[in-house]
Formats: sequence, structure tokens, C-alpha cells
Amino acid sequence: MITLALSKGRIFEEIMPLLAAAGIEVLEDPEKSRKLILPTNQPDVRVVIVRATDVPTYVQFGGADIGVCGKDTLIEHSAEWGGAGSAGLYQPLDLRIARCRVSVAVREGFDYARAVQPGGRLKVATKYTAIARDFFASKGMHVDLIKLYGSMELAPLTGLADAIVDLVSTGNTLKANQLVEVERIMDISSHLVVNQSALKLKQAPLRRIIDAFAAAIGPAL
Ligand code: PRT
Ligand code: MG
Repeated sequence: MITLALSKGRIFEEIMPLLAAAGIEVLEDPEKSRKLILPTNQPDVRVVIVRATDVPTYVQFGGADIGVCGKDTLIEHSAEWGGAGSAGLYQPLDLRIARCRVSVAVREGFDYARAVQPGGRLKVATKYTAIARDFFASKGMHVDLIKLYGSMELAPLTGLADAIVDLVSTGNTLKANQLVEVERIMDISSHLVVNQSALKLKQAPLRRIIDAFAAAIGPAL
């Protein structure tokens, strides 16, 4: 049995064509079903539905053999677990789906250029504390990080923080909340993650899936 960990929403939707290319069809819609384990048309492949941030944990510790999650999630997971964060977690493929970017955003009218001058101070609210810490450290800046788990956009509007570090795709959410993107930190896409011991024990079926995905996404640009 191969267990594939996926999150509901954009990753689930965007992985469907790649699964189809591997001959795998999920038989129930996770948005409609209450089931957390979904059967597929392949009797030896099942899908488990977990929170996006739990995908690396499931795969690393063997709750799933294979999974799909954003590079953002992978970076934060590795940082949280120190050097052990990627032990046993093989990342063979950038699937180039669920693309977005991690950016710094502030309230319209906020003088970001001044805040990031030497000696400046910045209060930054984010779910992505590792990415934010590294980014501002690379600029030689000291920032006060405030960890949030959602609705980051609210932080600058309420005075909780001066800036946020968050995912942006169309930018509509920022615009709707009178926020402006002032710096792009990195581009993000979703990656395939594989449990390293599963790759040895279930080599043929996992290789078949990895190779089918690789063929479907085409050569790297
Ligand atoms: O939602 P939940 O708290 O359960 O978990 P999650 O937010 O971790 O999961 P999910 O499914 O929302 O996101 C999973 C992955 O999709 C992320 O880890 C990213 O790698 C990727 N992704 C791609 C995105 C976006 N695009 C994106 N736009 N994740 C979130 N967003 C957010 C963005 O922050 C903004 O708040 O969607 C909102 C709309 O974005 P705009 O710019 O198009 O308005
Ligand atoms: Mg979300």
C-alpha cells in the first residue's frame, strides 16, 4: 500500500492532473466527504487528507510514504526540527504547482525604506518565522518577530505589527486590505516529498509515481 499525504484546497486541485498522468484517480472529493482517508482507483494507493503544514511531518515519520507541500512549508518544517528537519525526507521533484511568492507587505503610506535603514526597527508579524528571520538577518536588520497562525493581513491594520511576511499570489488580498508589497523574498511552488525508508522498501511503486510526475511536468526551465 502506498499512502499519499495531501492538503485540501489548491494543492489537492492542482495535483489532480499529475495524479491522472500517473494513472491515479481519487474516488472521493475531500471538500464533500468527511473521510480523511480517500480511496483511489488503484487498490494499493490511498490518499490521506492533512493540514498543509502537517504534510512534511506525516512523510518524515512514516504516516505517509509520499506527499505534496509548498516550499514555504518545507523550509519552516526543517527550521523547526533543526538539522533533523529534513532527515529521512527526500525531495526529488519541484512539481511547479500552487505557485506564489513570499513577500514583505506594509500598510499603504508606511515608510518601509526608513524602517529598514541601519539602526531602524521593524515589528513583523508572520506564520513564516524562519523565512522572515533569515531574510532580515541577511539584510543585517534586527526585527521583532510576532508569530501568527492566520489572517496576517490584519496585523498592520490593527497596530500589532508594522509589516507582514506572507504568501502572495494575485495580490488581491493585500489590495483589499490596503496593504502594499514592498519586497519579494522568494518564489514558492509545491514539491514532492518522499519518506526515505519507504523509497527503499517500496521502490518500484514509488519510482513509478515519481517518474510519471516528472514526465508530466516536463524538463526544468
Ligand atoms: O489554509 P490552512 O490554514 O488550512 O493551511 P495553509 O494556508 O497552509 O494551506 P493552503 O491550502 O491555503 O496553502 C497550501 C500551500 O499553497 C501554501 O503552503 C503555498 O505553498 C501554496 N499557495 C499558493 C498559497 C497561495 N498560493 C496563496 N495565495 N497559499 C496561500 N495563499 C494565500 C495568500 O497568503 C493570501 O492570503 O491565499 C490568499 C490569496 O492570495 P492572493 O494574493 O491571490 O490574494
Ligand atoms: Mg490557507
